Amino acid sequence: KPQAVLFDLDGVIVDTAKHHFKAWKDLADELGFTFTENDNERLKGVSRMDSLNILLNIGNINKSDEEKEYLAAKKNERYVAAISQMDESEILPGVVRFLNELEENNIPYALGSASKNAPKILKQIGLFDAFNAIVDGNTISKAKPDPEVFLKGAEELSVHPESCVVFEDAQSGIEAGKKAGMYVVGVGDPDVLKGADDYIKSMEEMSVKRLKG
Ligand code: B16
Ligand code: MG
Repeated sequence: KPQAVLFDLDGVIVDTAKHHFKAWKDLADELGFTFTENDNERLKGVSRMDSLNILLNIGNINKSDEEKEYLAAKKNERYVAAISQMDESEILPGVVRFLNELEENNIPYALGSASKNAPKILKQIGLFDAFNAIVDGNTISKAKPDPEVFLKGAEELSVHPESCVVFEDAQSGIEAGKKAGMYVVGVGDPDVLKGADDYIKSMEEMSVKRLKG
């Protein structure tokens, strides 16, 4: 029986990947190379600086640490401008219904995201107060696939990792959840996402009944 649920943010609660993609693509354009939607898949669940390093690698470009700080900040400024326009209409289908169902069943839930912008996004979509705990890119020191983000989530909810369920749309996040000893539900295509315990295409397919098996 699940005692708590941990949610990834981007790709599970909201689709911010499209905003990340736009901001990274603009940066690549300025640096003089093409960055595709397919390339963007590699940045999902990856921290901002690691994402920049992957991007520069694709473009075969070397930059100093100082220049990298500048480029990452520039990308983030554009990304923040985009997410400042978000509202609750951008919450993915089935999410609000499932969160309500968890509350009715007294199952606490937390956020486990790599994003430093997670609190802002949750405020924009009106879900900031809904979560019992928020663990994000500001709190963690080791990025997914390290289990830190989910282990901290379990700790903040005062539950054992083994009784937590994780929802993740990124390969790195699924690995993090499994390393934390949790039951992991992959949100997306089972042919792309490896190693999860269960798969759904969207939160619309999820229910407390299904979690309890
Ligand atoms: P930020 P998640 C991740 O969020 C995104 O999937 C990833 O694409 C992004 O680079 C990362 O957050 C860092 O975001 O630049 O806002 O700190 O999927 O772990 O919720
Ligand atoms: Mg994600």
